[in-house]
Amino acid sequence: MSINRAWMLDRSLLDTGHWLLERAPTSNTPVAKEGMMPDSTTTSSLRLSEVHDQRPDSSHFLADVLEGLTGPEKSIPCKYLYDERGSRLFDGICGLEEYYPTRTEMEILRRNIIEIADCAGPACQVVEPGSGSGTKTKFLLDHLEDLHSYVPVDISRRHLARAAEDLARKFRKLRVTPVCADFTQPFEIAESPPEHGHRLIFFPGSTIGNFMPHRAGEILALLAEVAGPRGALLIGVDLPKDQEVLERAYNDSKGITAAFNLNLLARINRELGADFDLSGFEHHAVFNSQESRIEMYLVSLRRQTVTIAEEEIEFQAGQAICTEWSYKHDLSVFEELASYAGWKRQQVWTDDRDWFSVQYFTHDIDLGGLDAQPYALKQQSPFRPK
Ligand code: AVJ
Repeated sequence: MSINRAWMLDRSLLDTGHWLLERAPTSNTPVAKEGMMPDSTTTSSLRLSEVHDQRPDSSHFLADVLEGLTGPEKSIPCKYLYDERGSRLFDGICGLEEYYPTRTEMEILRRNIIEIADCAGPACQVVEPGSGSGTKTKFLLDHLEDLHSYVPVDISRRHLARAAEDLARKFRKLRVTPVCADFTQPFEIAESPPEHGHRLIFFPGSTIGNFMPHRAGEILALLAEVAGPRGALLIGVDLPKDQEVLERAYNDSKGITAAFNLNLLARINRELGADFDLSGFEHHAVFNSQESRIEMYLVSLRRQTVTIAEEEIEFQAGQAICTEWSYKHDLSVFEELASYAGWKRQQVWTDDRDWFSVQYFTHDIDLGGLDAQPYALKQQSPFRPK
């Protein structure tokens, strides 16, 4: 891991975040209500299969949290931000004025959908890792020719089930086969794409930016194998830009990002029986220009001890838990990164300000070779961790 930042933040940094606590949201946030259904039709008439459960068991959660919190530089893997409540809070973030990625990507898709559908070609089986709230997905599916089926893959089972059902209701003829899995690990799709079509991995939202470059390369290699013969990748990648715009996007004025971040501690309390005092931690997001990434932290406001599964964890005042990285990759850097996973870039679309990009890749991977050494990156990848 290349961490070249002190994770102990000083008081001046802490002070800039105080207003967030005062405005932290409780109930007036634009977050979807539970149990919302588009209409009252039963699910039996839908072409929706049961969730194919490949989710890792929760013992990994405890092990990952303890491992992340016991060292001097504390961190928790960001995938744990997305439990059911976290996923809903994230949907709330996507609707925020400050959070430019969602609407910018949507605008890129809107403007270029004819060309995008043309690249994708007919009879696609669309696979979406980390399937979100679905606006972009619905738009894409609506424009693809002779669509074969849709496979949402998500780590939150309830969020996935609800999103899959919502989609099956909108696309009555479409076969929807949800897979509950951690897409950063190998997962399986039961149904093959049709002979005359292929798999299209739809990976919007710049989720790939959550991973350090080497790991992003491994995930792109894993997705190349999931994509299979003639497989393609349509991916959203956030671009480097003005630091102020970036930091505003991750420190929104309604405090939804703060609530999203703090929900991680609430989840650890609930699922692992820990005793985090949520008022003792504060959300903080900063742009690290050296690494070209947003870094999200939960900063301890005082000296405190937290107990998780009988382990006592000490926090100094100002000591931070790193909860997420969000890389902003240059177009050329990302092309190179993907090339080490065997992906060939065919097309790039951006917005007028070059804030965000949607990129289309195909791959020429010899699957026989990949079988021998799954998910291997080419040896010469320069993105290995230092
Ligand atoms: C879902 C990872 C793309 O990094 O922009 C948004 C997550 N975290 N605000 C991002 C996120 C805080 C988001 N991704």
